[in-house]
Amino acid sequence: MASRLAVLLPACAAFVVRAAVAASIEAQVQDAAGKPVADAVVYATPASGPQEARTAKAVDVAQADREFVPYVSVIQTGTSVAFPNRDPMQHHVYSFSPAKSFEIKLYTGRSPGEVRFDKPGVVTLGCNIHDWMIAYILVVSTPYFARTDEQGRAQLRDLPAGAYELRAWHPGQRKAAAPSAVVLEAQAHQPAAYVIDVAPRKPRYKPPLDRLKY
Ligand SMILES: [Cu+2]
Repeated sequence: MASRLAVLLPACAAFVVRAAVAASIEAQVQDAAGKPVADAVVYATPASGPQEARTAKAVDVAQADREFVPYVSVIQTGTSVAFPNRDPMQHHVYSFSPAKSFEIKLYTGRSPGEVRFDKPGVVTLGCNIHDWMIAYILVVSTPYFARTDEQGRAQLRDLPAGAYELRAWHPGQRKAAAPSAVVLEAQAHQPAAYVIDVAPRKPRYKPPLDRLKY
């Protein structure tokens, strides 16, 4: 027991020290009219270089009520995604995006497999059966990211002190926002404000269930 404690204690101490010095970024994203932008991604890439995910933890992008949930996901390069279908009808999930092209043919229930996203970039998801279904996965080579809520706020937590390149992204952006360089002091709560030129989300016709064959 004593020897096991001796092994555990230094690890715990290292964790406590890291948590105490970690910094955060409090981001606010607005459109040109000053309205908060939801479903934007804010991410900070360490100046030391890109970082791939080391754990095999999978993320879900589900299908429910004939929509993808969530509409926008952000994951670290190297992360696997499962696509559970919670609807009673079949879906057929695909992507033609250069960052990851794949398809999972007609299925219901559990995801027939997981897809590993090994390149950074934007992945647009569609369903072969239901034309209106669309969703996005932004793959970033950093563990430090967050998606904005309805108030346009995103909080990036537990960043080690140091230099970062900070970016914001939205699937409807007309132009990519310029990245900014930040240097985070230990324990800093760094504010970051973004204005993104976002096109309004196009309404897509979703037929009522009783008109559907599938
Ligand atoms: Cu579908």
